Amino acid sequence: MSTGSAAPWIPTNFLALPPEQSDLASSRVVLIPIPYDSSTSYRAGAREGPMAILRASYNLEDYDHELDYDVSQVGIHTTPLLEPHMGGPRLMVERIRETVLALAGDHRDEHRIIGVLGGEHTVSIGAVQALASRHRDMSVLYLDAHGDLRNEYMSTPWGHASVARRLLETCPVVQVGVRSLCEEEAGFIRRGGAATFLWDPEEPRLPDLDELLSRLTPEVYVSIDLDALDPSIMAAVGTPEPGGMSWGQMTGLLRRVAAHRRIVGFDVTELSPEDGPPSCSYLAAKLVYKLIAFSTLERSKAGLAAAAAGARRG
Ligand SMILES: [Mn+2]
Repeated sequence: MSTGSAAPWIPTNFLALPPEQSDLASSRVVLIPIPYDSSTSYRAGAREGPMAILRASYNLEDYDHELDYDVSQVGIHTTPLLEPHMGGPRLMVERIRETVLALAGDHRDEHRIIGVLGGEHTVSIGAVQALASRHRDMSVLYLDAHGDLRNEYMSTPWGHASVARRLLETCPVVQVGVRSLCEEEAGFIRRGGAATFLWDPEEPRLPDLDELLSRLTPEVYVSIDLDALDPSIMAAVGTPEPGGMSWGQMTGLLRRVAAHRRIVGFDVTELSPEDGPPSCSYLAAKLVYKLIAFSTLERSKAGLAAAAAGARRG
């Protein structure tokens, strides 16, 4: 970018990185902000999520002391906002699929890591379809308070209430954080339709790591609906459910998975900034940071960081 002036411009990308750390050609990670919330049934507002995440990211440190790692070194390109398709969610899914396919191309013999910034959870479908065609052994780790397993809802099979059900048509899906289901979804899980680790609000505990890993394939796409978190730290979602995950539980889970599996893409969805305090946008931005770190950090290093964290606690 040439501005023709030496004024102190703030770049409007994730972490406000200078061109040499955010050019598409030299970036290992591509973030796609998608301000889409047209199938939302309860409260709209997730369309404001991507910009709130980017603005909050300007205040993050480039360096992460927990991991002893600086993600800006891998190159993070942020695309412009992807325009919503007003012809309905199926056409929006298609638009996202094509966009992700075009951007996931080869990068130094490796595929780029794609991170989608929602928007409502529907944005995951196109991203997963695209990446599953590049990564033949991919599964989805799906963190959400809701099952999202309805076959269709409000006359569409492509809405936010059916996201996990659609993903299952593409690749295996492993759910963590789920504590709200309709009868149809409960029956679907009972019949073995989805690998769902139900979340117990009375005793909020992560599933056993080995059991979780046994359900995940070597390549993992992480899909996060922020309502998996407890509303006390994440009020800025359209459908908050009490009794959810803590910040440490979520990042600890992701760190442990990253130490054993290759994370090939991710999304952070459903941030509706007007529904909560500004700390929610900051949390979402920091979560995106952690996901970039976990998907680009050498696995052995993620393991080392885990050991160090364990040693500190012990
Ligand atoms: Mn949800």
